[in-house]
Amino acid sequence: MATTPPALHRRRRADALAQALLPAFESGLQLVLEPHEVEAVLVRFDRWFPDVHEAIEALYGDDHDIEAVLGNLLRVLTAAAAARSDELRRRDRRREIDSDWFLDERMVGYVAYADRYAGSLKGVRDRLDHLEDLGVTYLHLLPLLQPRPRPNDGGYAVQEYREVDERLGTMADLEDLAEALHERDMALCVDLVVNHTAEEHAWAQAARAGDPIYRDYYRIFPDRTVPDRYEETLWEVFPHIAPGNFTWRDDLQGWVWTSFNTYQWDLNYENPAVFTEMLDVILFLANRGVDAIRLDAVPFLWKRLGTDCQNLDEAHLILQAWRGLTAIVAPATIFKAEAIVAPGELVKYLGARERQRPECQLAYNNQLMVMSWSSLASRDTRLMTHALSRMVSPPPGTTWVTYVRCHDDIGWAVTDEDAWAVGINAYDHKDFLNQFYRGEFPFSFAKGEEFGRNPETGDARMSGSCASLVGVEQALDLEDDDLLDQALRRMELLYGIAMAYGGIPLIWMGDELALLNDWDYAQHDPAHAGDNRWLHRPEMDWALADRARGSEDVLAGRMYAALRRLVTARAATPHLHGAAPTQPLWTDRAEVFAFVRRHPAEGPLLGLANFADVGTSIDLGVLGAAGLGRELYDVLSPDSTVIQHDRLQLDRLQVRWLIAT
Ligand code: OTU
Repeated sequence: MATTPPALHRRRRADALAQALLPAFESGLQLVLEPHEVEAVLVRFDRWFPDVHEAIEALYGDDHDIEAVLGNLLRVLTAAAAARSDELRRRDRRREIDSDWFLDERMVGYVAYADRYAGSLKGVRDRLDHLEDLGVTYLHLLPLLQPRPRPNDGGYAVQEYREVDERLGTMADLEDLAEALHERDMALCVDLVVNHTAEEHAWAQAARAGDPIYRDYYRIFPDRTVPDRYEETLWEVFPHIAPGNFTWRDDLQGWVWTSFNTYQWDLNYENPAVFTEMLDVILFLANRGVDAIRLDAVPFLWKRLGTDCQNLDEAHLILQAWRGLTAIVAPATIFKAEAIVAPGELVKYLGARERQRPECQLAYNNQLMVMSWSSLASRDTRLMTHALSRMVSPPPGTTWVTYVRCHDDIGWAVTDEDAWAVGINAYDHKDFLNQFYRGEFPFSFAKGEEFGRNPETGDARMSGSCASLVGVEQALDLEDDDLLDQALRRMELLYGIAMAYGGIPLIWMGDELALLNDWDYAQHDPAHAGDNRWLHRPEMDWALADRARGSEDVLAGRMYAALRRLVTARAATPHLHGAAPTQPLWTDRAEVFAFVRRHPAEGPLLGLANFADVGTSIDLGVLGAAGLGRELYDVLSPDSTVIQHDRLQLDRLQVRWLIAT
């Protein structure tokens, strides 16, 4: 007897439900949209509904009436489609044609807190020249929706998703900013905190008032029985400032799940109403002109007893369903997953599963970031080469965001497996990295502070600005020009890798001026005391920026010019298009990291980075592995001699981007 292949079977079931839901969806659309817009939405529905249905069924099929859940979701889509402006519909159409816009080699990101960059959203709009001058094409603003009063974890405790933080401006200001960016061909990315709300959010307030409907928006337990069982396998995100994962509340008469700070309540995504509410928020932002939504803390969305409650399949299903639903009415908007997790888990957020399931288009490559800092401390790239070689490539139509520093701490994502493979012990290595970047290891150049030490596991992470971690601060303290030169070269080295490795490189605000640690962060704002991530979240120094652009300030001016050179070189090098796969390569020198980008039409680009403080050379064998001959051109230093004495030459801390002449 012939059996139906599973995929076909799935498709048919989905189709039956699609047929049942379609008439109401279609007539709803006809009431609010022009016929050609109805047609566009329905074509997308046809493409995405099976994906959405499959995910929703797997998430909610056991306990809920699926037809009702999907019916609600389609009503949310209809309302969002009706509210979408003509301008954004045109954008949808453009991006459906130019669907790899975010893979372009001209894409370069800049990340900032709006207030720290320019006071307010209006202020940011007035400061776009700076970004344009740097060559930025993608601006990511950290949380800007109405947070609880401070402390609010830098805005990651949202009280109202449909209002802009009143200190920053209004929703109209956000729309103006999006428009101003679009006029300059820049995209806007904003943060959306989907895992938790502030305890002051209306849903939380209703739960506190005893409303059973809203109690079910969170995970609340009457006593410690269940929380204690969960705690056996959970780890702590902020063990030093918010130990444990549950918080007792008298007003709830219960323990509420709080993975992060006690005032950040984890939402209960087992409740389809929560999923639907957040879809509505996503589309609300998409309709404001937001091009990319950074979905915060997505590994935590689903919880299951006996697991660490991170990266569960259901968390991915939620993202897959949001993706499909968003693609139906706002295809111009893409998702960026914030999942700072083990390398094997990372690429799943780009949809790489047993079969490709579209999920987020962008995700943070935290392995590249961590490994770069690891190599910089040890001057040994073997762990980096091994760990990055094992990573799965982003599926077609997706890519990484690459970065050197961000607003968060550096968590040492070094797996035991990778460490053993190169003959080191992961625990000891992480301990070394912490000592090194605290500046306590002999000959360390770094000035950082430890973040989030867990006394039970001995785990700790690192805070500090890029410039302070690479040695600029120490060199200035010692008034040593040679050390300063080395430190700046280190910064260029890290950015030289991030700009070429694959994906949208992100510049963390202030790095273009080599801004140092803000040691007075707690005096500047007492609400920040105890959270030393504020060490590397300084305010923008506009006087310095003006001097740097004029190259009058030697230090900031040199860094600014170096970053600008990298950005310009990147934009002019089509080999670096996001679709060109990346592969790390072994060389005969441990201090040199090598990788190749294989562009099918332009040919290979060989990236080389010498992590040593002295010059070195490597065997020409790497050229064969990269598919290059001896006729080479270094995009970054066109005039330098690349091959000498039959070896590839590298100055101290030099990065090369080599292509065929
Ligand atoms: C994110 O980071 C934000 O980037 C942080 O600034 C927030 O404090 C936090 O969420 C809560 O909203 O643990 O140390 O895998 O690593 O969500 C930073 C994801 C974090 C987590 C990440 C989190």
